Amino acid sequence: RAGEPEVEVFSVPSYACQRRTSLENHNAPLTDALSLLAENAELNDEEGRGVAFRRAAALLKTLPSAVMSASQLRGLPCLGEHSLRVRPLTSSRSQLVLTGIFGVGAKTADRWIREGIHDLHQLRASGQVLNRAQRAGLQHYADINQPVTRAEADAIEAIVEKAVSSVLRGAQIVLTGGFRRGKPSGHDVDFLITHPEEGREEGLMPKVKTTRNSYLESKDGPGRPPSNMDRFERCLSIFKLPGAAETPQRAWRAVRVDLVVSPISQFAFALLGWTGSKVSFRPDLRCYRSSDGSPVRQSLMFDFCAASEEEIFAHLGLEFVPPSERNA
Ligand code: DCP
Ligand code: MG
Repeated sequence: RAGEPEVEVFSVPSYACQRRTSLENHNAPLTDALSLLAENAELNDEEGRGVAFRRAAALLKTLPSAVMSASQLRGLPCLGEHSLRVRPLTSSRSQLVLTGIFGVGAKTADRWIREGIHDLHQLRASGQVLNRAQRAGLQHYADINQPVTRAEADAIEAIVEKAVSSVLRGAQIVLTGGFRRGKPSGHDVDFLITHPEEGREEGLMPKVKTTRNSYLESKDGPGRPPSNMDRFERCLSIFKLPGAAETPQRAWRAVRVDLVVSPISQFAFALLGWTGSKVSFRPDLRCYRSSDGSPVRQSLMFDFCAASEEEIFAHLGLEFVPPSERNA
């Protein structure tokens, strides 16, 4: 109408892998709320709703400016009334606290809650039998739930590099995850390890683990069906970072570190997979690959060879998106 300021109607491709999403988020209040809803849905085993909220959040993150009115979003994918119909939040503080323990997933947390355990104090007093990872998680709870800075990630990289090259000369390590996407902090530090000669990387993980110089505790990743992206050896560990204590009395702090080993022939896929983002970029690659937008089987994802991330994007018919713009 005459006299009214024009509002921009946004137009955005369907899948996160077709979009560029930097860390600059003009819609943080909306995306924070949607992420919280997603987390709650996931903790309640409502995976479909969780995905819908995550996709909606990912889409809003990519917009070039703040949304001023709903009319700007008309026709955009992922923002259907269905996906945004909000139900009351039903996940509890107890779930969030208990799943914040390294080695404790939603199922274990729910069982404990049914048994009347709602916080760390009650868990300690309960006499529950914990596995090694969970015992370490409980012991280092405060450290692990404190964000890791980029400087800390760099310090850990130097230590891991030393440990890895002491057991395998010529091995290469790359910082992946959120830090590779340029995030200033993260909940853990992710590394991908390989060796330029195919096969030399075999058996590396157990050797790195036995160096034990800095590892407090570790558990191997969950067994997965084979696929290019997920079949790699993985070690989730708690790492002892010297000289990074919050309090001067303490000489070190505990940090969650993920190590993944891949043969050089699979390195590009592993790098793409472990750079993420996990919530949107990766899942959307799987949907994008199928004609009807439903996720394709992991094992069918990458039935081709590629020596670099650029080659993977090209093979999929996608424009290359650099890591810093995969923050969907
Ligand atoms: N990843 C994955 N599937 C998993 C675990 C990890 O695809 N089950 C990949 C995608 C993630 C990357 O590994 O981007 C690292 O996982 P994180 O959970 O550490 O995610 P970020 O590093 O992105 O976040 P944060 O900064 O909180 O660590
Ligand atoms: Mg990470």
